[in-house]
Amino acid sequence: MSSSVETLPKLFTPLTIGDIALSNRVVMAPLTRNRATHGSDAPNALNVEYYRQRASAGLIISEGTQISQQGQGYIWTPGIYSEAQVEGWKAVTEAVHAEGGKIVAQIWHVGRVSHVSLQPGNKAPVAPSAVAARTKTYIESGFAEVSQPRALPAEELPGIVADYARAAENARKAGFDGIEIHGANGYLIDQFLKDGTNQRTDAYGGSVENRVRFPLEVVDAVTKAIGKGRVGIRISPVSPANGISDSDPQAVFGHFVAELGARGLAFLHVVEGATGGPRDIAPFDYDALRKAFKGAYIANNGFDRETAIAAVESGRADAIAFGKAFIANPDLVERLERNAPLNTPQAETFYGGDARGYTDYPALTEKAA
Ligand code: 8OZ
Repeated sequence: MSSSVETLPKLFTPLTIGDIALSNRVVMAPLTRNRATHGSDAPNALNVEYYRQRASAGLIISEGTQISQQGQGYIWTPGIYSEAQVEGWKAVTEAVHAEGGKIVAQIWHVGRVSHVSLQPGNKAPVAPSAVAARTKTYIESGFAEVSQPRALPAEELPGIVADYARAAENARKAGFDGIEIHGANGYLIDQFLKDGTNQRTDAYGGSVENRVRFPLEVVDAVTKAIGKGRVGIRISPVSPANGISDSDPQAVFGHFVAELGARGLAFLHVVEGATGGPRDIAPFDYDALRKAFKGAYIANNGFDRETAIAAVESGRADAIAFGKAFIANPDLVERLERNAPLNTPQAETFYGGDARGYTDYPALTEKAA
């Protein structure tokens, strides 16, 4: 009876980021699920169904997808360096596009967060410096301590930059609308940015200007390959994920994001606080990043319907990325729009396994049926 005409919250309205037109501002965050085809690490029919179910997101950011075997840190994560992997992804992007959705590939090199059993020739994983992470990974036999990495000689960096560029090209060949560089959560790019992991004394370590050098070489290579309007990056300035730290993240990320802004990237995706944990783990001025960056700002971490609507309404963010809520709610956008209850994510089935806890979470209409 009191159904006053409510204006649609901005969260549910279209947004164009770079060259990519989104129908709403609810973004599916990248989510590692370890369900690629065993052996080839190529996406398969089950993965196609999972992404298809979630195509009503304004934008899907794929799970972290390794740019090379060296870039892999966990068992059964998908790659985007072989022909079979590109073919597998083609079926995913076609399904998402057929439903009217948009999808970018998150391209990933784990650096030191890996295990010899996943590396080419069972060799040591690579990192800016030979500093081991205090973290675990998941290999064929279960959880395992990550292996001691070796420090990358500067001569090997151009090859890794080229792997990122090839991954971006492959993403376009596979039909993705663009890519997100995984610059967050203690993986290779974050390892170069932060001084807890970057102890180099060459042009890639030491000063902030030196520590952003490799990350910006990656950015420049992928934008040259596919165009800046299709490139974004995810960062996590204060997240301790995978044992990473920095003595002055505001200085590092203030400089880095100003450089990204100058390059006209399509979007900046920020994990605010500790990844999957408290937002207030350390003081940080995210608005300063937003101001320094000209493209779209996607905020992530611990948002709910109310805080997401408020953040977009106030202009503090252009879009909001949801992780766990998208695992459990294929129709998250509709549920948020209608303020309907959400399914609860089941942590036991997050990583690895089959359709259970992956493609069997019901949509609202199925539940009613
Ligand atoms: C959870 C498990 C394995 C990997 C990240 C790609 O933290 C990940 C990841 C998350 O960014």
